[in-house]
Amino acid sequence: ANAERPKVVFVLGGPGAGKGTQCDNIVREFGFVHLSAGDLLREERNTPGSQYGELIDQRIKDGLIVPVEITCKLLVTAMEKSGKNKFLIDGFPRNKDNLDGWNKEMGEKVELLFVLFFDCPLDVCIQRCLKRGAAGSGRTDDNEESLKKRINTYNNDSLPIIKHFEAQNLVRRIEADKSPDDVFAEVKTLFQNV
Ligand code: UP5
Ligand code: MG
Repeated sequence: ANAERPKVVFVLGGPGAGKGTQCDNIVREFGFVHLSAGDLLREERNTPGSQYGELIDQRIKDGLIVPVEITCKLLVTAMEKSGKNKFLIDGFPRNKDNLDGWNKEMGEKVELLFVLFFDCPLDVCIQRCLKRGAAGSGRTDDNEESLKKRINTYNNDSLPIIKHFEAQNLVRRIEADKSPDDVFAEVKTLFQNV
């Protein structure tokens, strides 16, 4: 039965570290399904009549993390709907609530291959997000005020999760402060055998 468990790679890193950009590359070359927790939450927020719309909207603006029950459900539903069995889970788990909730619900049901960690200086992260905001991303959190909060949450809540995976030898660290092509050259080597 183990061989049939869906394979999962968690993709982590600061805001704007390049998770989404590199996931697109991995999908193109290695046939994974890309599930961005942030994208799924934004989609849910924009769904008329969603009971979580307001909560998600506020948390995202404040750079705070949505309760795992909501995010985990969106991820699991998207996994099932895809009919596929290799997933990049981008931007999740980003705190202990996320990790515990996922482990309880999905820990035994999937095979966690590794954690792809885009290590990017935070000043570079901020500049990238501000640039994206100025170019009209429409994201309510691509502004200086929200970015301060996103960085705080990353430092306080998300880095400990990366450390937790490091202690399990699951982290594959990528230097993300390079051109997208140079980053992908490094990323590629990790997917050659999976
Ligand atoms: N760019 C990318 N790579 C570059 C490179 N090598 N050199 C120069 N520029 C590069 O890239 C960001 C920008 O930088 C783009 O303009 C890109 O062209 C450029 P991107 O690939 O989008 O980076 P990514 O790491 O995906 O950045 P993102 O802003 O999506 O990261 P966040 O982790 O902040 O956002 P996410 O969407 O995951 O989460 C948003 C919010 O949702 C969270 O703050 C939280 O409130 C909520 N959330 C939860 O509550 N729970 C979750 O599980 C997930 C999210
Ligand atoms: Mg993203």
